[in-house]
Amino acid sequence: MDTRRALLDALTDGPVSGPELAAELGVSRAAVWKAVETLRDEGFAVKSTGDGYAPPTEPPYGAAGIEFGLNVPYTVEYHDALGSTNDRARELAASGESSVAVVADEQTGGRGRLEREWTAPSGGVWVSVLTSPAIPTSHAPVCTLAAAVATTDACREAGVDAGIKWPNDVLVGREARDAGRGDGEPRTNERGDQKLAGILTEMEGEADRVSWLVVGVGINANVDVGVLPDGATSLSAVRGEPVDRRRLLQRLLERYQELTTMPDRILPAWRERAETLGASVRVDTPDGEVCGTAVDIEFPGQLVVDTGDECVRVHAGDCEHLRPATE
Ligand code: BT5
Repeated sequence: MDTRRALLDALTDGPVSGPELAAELGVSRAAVWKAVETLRDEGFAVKSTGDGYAPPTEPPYGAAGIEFGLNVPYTVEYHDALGSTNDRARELAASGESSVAVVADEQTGGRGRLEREWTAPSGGVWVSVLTSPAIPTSHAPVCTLAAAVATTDACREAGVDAGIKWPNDVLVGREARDAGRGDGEPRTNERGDQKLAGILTEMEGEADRVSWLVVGVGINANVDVGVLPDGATSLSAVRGEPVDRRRLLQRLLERYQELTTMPDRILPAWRERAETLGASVRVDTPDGEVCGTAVDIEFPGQLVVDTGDECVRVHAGDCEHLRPATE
């Protein structure tokens, strides 16, 4: 582990003296001092106290702040602005890197699926996780499901009752929004759901093995609804106050990593959080439209739709929730 990350980990336990740090990290006191200065330059204002070095009271939303207290083996690369975090993660993959979370405060060329535009102003959580999981390429869709569960859990922990829409959206329903303060006229789809987050998974590999996988997650965290497209909302709009983005992102990364190392848990967790299951849906697939009731999800990610005549397995497409199953 590099000195910087080891130092951040050591600081989580409170003030620690230079000599103690040097001994713990197995480096010279000069190297400790240099690492502390580097963190300070990054905006992670390490304090010098009578008991030694102490972490800042409010760690900033930046590489060091996100890595501080983070319980996963990802390195964080932070940018104030980027075209697309997925593009940057792909560049890193091409140069052989892995286990990196690329984060930007703002994206100027954010992408959705099928090269759709993704609005990503300052204040959101825009992140792409680059890993090299030991799975066949055909299993990769399960990583999108894991990211959807992780995103939902992070949003719920932030007090917003989010749910999953197959295959890659996280939504807030009308009731959950009404429970919050909201900020303006609702602009919704047919069912009243609003999109809070989206996921874009990209990868490269041979049939039997993924060489790299990039899972890009965009959460409208502290974003004014007025700048978002119709049918979208943000955590801050639903809560009526800003969310702690650092905590939200840490939770997202930890949950994603946890699920991808325990793949058996992904589908059951997804089913529990899915708004799609039991709903009447219209899915626009590359082979045409499929309408019916969504009855299940199967590994690695196909939706089972009961059309009334038969059960159709849909591997990819855009899904619209027509009305809740209870109506
Ligand atoms: C998605 O695509 O939902 C995937 C979005 C992934 C964004 C992340 S951010 C980090 C990483 N870097 C990237 O460049 N991308 C990823 P899709 O299902 O195709 O939905 C796209 C549609 O959502 C657009 O056509 C708009 O209608 C709508 N949309 C655009 N921006 C939005 C936003 N901020 N919130 C909600 N909806 C949005």
